[in-house]
Amino acid sequence: MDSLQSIASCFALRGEIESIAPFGGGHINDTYRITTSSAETPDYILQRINHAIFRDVETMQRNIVRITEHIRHHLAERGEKDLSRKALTVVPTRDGALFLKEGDTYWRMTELIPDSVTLYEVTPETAYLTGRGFGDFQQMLSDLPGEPLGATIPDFHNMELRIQQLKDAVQANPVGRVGKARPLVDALMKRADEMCMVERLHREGSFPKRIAHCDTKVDNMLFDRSTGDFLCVIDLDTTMPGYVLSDFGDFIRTAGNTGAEDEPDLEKVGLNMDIFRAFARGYLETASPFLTPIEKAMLPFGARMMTYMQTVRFLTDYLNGDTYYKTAFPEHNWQRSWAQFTLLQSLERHNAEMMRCIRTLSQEKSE
Ligand code: GN1
Ligand code: MG
Repeated sequence: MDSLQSIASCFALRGEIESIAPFGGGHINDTYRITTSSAETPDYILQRINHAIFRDVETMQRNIVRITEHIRHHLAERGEKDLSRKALTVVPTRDGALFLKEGDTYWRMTELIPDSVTLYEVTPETAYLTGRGFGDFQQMLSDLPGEPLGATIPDFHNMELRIQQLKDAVQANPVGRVGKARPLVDALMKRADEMCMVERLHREGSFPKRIAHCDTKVDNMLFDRSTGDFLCVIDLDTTMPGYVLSDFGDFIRTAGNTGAEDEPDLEKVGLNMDIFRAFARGYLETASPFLTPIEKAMLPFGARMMTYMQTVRFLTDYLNGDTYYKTAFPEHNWQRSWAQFTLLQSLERHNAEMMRCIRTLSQEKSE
């Protein structure tokens, strides 16, 4: 606490620090909540950035400031109130820097958005609002001026690379787990070619990259504690040029799953079609004006693509000896891999239904 206290004091926060405590459930960075002693001053979020993963903290922080300022500018233009709760506010250090480097450790701070909650349970109603929120987020960022956002993790959602990383892990077998994982590896490899379709379409010029959030799990959205209204999107670390399918898909992967991301009871895992329908309706309401027909038609593919990619990533980490994701117990990545693969199979069974849903919604929009 003492050292956290002295780190926190390097940032330009207002008020007296009352307490600092671990916060949230991210798999990558370490997050703390700073409570200040007066209700007049904001509380804050302090994060130790995982520098092994985010190599270019400068670019990441500059991206985040550009994104949040641009969103605030759009919201102000629309006459929205309560702007500090609808976009993150980066707190600089007392020297005016966007992050603090202490030896090999990087830190940053944002204001905690007051009276906000993440959703433990997603309903069709909140999925619809979130869909609208994400379409709007992508729409607001579509006219971001200046140079393109830097890629904070190069090739982050590049499926060809993710599959290659899995193949490399199988080949190297550094901790001897490949034997056990073979059936799952084979099942994934059977699907590899299809899952790289978007990369191929992009190379041919028929599938665009836009600005995407690239981590739209449901925990990365804040809602008003009392009204339940959608407030804003958080965790902007990986917001960079990407496919809209990444964002559509990752929400369905997390919120549209009847089980947990690391569900031990695979019977509980499956697609909740009501959540899919509601999210798709909200998303298309705000995103339809800028989406191309192929982007719309491939939204269900996005759900499969992101679930497949997450299975590949968890399994790769398992085979490499759990070096990337934080784990709570030794077989955690194995359990996560199976939970994600089971969801993928459920999505495959629902594919025709998802496609019908998107077709119907797209027709309604164009009538
Ligand atoms: C990681 O930020 P966090 O911990 O929520 C990961 C995402 C994965 C997610 C799986 C930089 O997200 O890509 O989808 O875990 N972030 C990074 O839950 O790799
Ligand atoms: Mg993240």
